[in-house]
Amino acid sequence: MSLEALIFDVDGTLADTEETHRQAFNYTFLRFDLKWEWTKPLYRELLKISGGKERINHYIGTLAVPLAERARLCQLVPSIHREKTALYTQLIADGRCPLRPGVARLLAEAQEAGVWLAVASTTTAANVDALLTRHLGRGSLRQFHTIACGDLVEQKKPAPDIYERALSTLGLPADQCVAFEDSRNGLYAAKAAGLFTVVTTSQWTEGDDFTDADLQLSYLGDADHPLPPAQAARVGGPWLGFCELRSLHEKATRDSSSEAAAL
Ligand code: XBP
Ligand code: MG
Repeated sequence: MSLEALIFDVDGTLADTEETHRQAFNYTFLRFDLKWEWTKPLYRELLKISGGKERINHYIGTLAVPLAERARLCQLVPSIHREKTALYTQLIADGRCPLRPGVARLLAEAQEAGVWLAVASTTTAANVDALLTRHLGRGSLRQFHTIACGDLVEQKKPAPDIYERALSTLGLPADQCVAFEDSRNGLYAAKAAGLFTVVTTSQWTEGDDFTDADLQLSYLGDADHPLPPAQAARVGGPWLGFCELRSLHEKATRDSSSEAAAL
């Protein structure tokens, strides 16, 4: 089956943004006079909950506070998240998070090959806009056929909804697309949507179980950041090139259709 679109997760995949999210959350909690601090170990746990608002609500649920206080805190969540997003987008605009190695290269190679680009992310549209504009320039959003993100869907990752939304906007079947993810939630979502999925692990997901990934790499790689030898052997070169990706995808879709025919 031909490869017609690449669908990218944002946080952890396009850029290693979660440390900046974590700092933006903590600074915002201070501004709301909340004695909360999300340390790195705690944040790694909280990342199992997709969505900043959902993550704050989950955290409030773990606090030993009276019901009335819990209700008061829950009512604050939308304004806390709005303020955190305003701070986060400013940090991103200041160049806080570079694109991960090989992302700009693969985006350019895909466009060169006439393949569509898309985003499927849990984060807010403002955050996606800030990151793409900062690193790919004003108007770079137009390079993406589809940006599916944030509250466009009710069920966030690991539910497949945001990927199904992206596929329906692209008007493409899953077997003509490839997804790029960094987390288990994201991998589950992409696989549940039927997508060939490349995982590039981040500092927050290193060591997690990605058995179901169709390809797992430390990063996409480029001339300045070649892949480790064992991974380079898997992709036939020092980085994951678009042509190699296309042949891995075509082989996988050919194998799965011949398995289906054998049933
Ligand atoms: C990762 C997430 C997001 C971010 C925080 O999104 O789960 O919630 O952690 O961003 P992705 P918000 O699907 O791109 O990996 O506060 O805007 O939710
Ligand atoms: Mg992610």
